[in-house]
Amino acid sequence: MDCQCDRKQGNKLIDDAVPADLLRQTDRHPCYSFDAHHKYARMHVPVAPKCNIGCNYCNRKFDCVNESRPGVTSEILTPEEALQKFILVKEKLSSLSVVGIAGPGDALANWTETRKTIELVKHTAPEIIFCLSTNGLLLPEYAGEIIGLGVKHVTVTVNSLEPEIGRNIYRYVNYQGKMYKGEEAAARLIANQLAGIELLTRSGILVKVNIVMIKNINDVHIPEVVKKVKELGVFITNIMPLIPAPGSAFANFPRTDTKELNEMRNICQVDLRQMYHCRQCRADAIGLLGDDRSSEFKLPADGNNISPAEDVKKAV
Ligand code: CLF
Ligand code: SF4
Repeated sequence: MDCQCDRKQGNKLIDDAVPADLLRQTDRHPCYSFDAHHKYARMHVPVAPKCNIGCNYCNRKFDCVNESRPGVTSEILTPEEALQKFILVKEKLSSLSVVGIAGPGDALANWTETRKTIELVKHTAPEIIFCLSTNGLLLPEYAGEIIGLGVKHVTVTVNSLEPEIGRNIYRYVNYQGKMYKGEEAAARLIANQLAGIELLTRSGILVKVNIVMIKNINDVHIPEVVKKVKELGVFITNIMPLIPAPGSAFANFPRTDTKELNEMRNICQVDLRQMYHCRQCRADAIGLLGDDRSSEFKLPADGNNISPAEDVKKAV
């Protein structure tokens, strides 16, 4: 997709509310800072295969679409393998500033592995910025631990505020051993997302909200989502196009047009800083946003480490 490199972003009111040391850290984060994305690299460690919700734009054979292009399958690593790979990448990639967990399922639906990975990497390289991406269902449960681990950057995908809209986006939500469907599922998810975001922002975490723009489903509702998350103290929103994934419920939906996407971002920019340079990268992406080098750093295959994302209901 277009990089939109000619665009600058900013929101001085929010910048003024963020402590200077955190803003300095964010200046090295290629997704949160437009200026950083040509200079600083991120590395995703794919330690989170399970997911606890069913998005209609997702084909669960592949990475989480909330943070990735559809149709991409990443290898799965254990936390120890992730550390091993991190050490290798850090040696070769001096621009590496961020380690992120963005699937291939949901970072919090695999909390044991996610937490262990953060601990291992932080122990080895305390200066590394940690970044998590989640659908937000388990945020109320884990926000305290995320804060305690010193993570300062969290992305939550919020596609709607209304269960009537959300029911058309989510097939089910599997929460605390109970399967929710329809409006009830969407209501559960939305309530947890908003409560979780507030817990994070109140503790000084910089939250990015991803929104998948789906024509005739949530597109006209997006400005309301942006206004609401701004109220909750979110730092930036990333409005992403729907790229219909083969095999997903939205396989035959139209791909969101780049022009319409940018028009929506421009409308929302009045309220909140917008990301224009997202590359919808893989759950095992490595390098600058525009220069994926993940193929250079594959761990030796044991014939067993390529695995599609899984549903939590099957995996636990
Ligand atoms: Fe990764 Fe996401 Fe952190 Fe960035 S990606 S977990 S915030 S370090 Fe970045 Fe990739 Fe777009 Fe995500 S370009 S898909 S916004
Ligand atoms: Fe797929 Fe889960 Fe990501 Fe939704 S949150 S896109 S169901 S992996």
